[in-house]
Amino acid sequence: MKRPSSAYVRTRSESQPRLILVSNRLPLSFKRENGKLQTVPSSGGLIGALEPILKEHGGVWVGSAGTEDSAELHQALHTAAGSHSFRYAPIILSAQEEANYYEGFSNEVLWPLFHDLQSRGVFDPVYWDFYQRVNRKFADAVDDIAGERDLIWVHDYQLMQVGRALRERRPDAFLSFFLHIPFPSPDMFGKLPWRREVLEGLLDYDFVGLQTARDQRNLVACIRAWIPEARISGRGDQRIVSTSHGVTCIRDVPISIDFRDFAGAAAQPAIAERARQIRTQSPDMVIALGIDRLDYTKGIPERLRALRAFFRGYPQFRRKLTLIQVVVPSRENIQGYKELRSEIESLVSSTNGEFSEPGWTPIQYMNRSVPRCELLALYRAAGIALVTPLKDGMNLVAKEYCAAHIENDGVLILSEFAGAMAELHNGAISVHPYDEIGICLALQRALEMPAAESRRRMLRMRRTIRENDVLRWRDRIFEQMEQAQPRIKLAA
Ligand code: GDG
Repeated sequence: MKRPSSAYVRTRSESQPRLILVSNRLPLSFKRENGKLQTVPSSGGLIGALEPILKEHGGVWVGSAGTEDSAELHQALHTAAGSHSFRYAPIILSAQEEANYYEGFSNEVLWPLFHDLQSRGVFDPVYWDFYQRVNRKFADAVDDIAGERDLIWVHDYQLMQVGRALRERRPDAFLSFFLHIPFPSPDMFGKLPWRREVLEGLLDYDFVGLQTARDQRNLVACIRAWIPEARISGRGDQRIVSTSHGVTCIRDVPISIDFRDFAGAAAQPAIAERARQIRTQSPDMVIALGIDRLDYTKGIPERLRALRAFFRGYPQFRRKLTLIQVVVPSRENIQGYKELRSEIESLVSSTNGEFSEPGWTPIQYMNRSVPRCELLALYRAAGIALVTPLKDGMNLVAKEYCAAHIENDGVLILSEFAGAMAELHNGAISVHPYDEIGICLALQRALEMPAAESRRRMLRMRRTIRENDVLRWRDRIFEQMEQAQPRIKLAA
């Protein structure tokens, strides 16, 4: 692999700038059990991609650690940081901030709107007020710890206004941002009453990275629509936007996984043995796998309805296919998520009630997070991955499934609205997530696909992911930041 050129990517020394990574949550969370504080590592797409980078380069991870502010919590973070070269800077949120900034503006306004589900949005001005306040709180914390030459890299939709608050205090700092979720089209984004403020906030960053060309086009179109005085130049994957406040470079840089780490872990004998055991429990059947956070954007009820239609319309495949559906609990305080869980559980139960026979359960449902080794074994055991989000910034599960298929078998059925489709169209069976009949046909095609064809497809996808893994993503993004701001390179 080409060695990266950026100062941030070279082996770190004391004279080098540090990486200050800012995200809504730290990669650890805390809960009290019998009065004792328990540290729980978090999982999720953003953490999986960023943790290896900080582990390699060192620096500081700024993020929320919940609502408890105790000496015990700070000690637990200090202890956790002892096992690697970066440290944690916790932000403590009040219950009111958590409710209005995180559950409110982030997850009831931005999340649905940015995934094209505007009707789920709750456009409460109090939420917006808290969003700005908490973004300023994050900016204060960053301002306290960041040195002049440090690279401040803010992540995701919860923190789009951090750049705005930091810019007031640090007019010359290099501020970078990456959006992990899709950026909506102007028709959708325009529904946001605070659309101009959000865009101006993004333009306070020097560099804005997005997952796909689709997102980049949408952001640029929104800037044209609501900041008409902005001058936009550049082409392809790079756009430069100039306003009286400064210049912002906008690029699409698709995030990825640590392919070698995943493939290496999946190859371990214990994982292979566990995958064999899982397969033996469903003899003469193909296992289809769904792994998703509990979220309406992931298309889980739509997928379950399509599966029910498949077993109704294609009786020859009953007893030949079983779906293992893992749903990881998420955002449990939000009413819509509770309702989604009930809907999923009712569909699982009615489908199993309609079709189950001794020795065959159509859907095996798990409502919990599984350990990484079990996740790897499930990936390996599954002959089909059903990844059908209604819209998704990227979707790392699709990439992980391919990376784990070290024998180049397995078929990926992938939604055309997942960011990952831009790279994996060379091997995945593409589906429209709302199209039940289309999903049935895709399942039939996957089940009847000759081994030589699935191998060819899997080989192509694995090559794409291997060549564009998370380390390459990091290298590309740091190089692009350097181009946007040559001062970074001189910092070494
Ligand atoms: C956001 C964007 C974008 C899932 N279940 C378990 C588990 N996971 C891990 C997977 C994967 C991650 O969580 C999920 O990543 P996704 O990319 O699918 O989705 P989001 O969390 O919604 O992430 C998304 C991503 O940011 C990165 O930019 O791709 O579009 O929405 O890594 O492996 N891990 C373990 N047990 C589980 O049960 N250990």
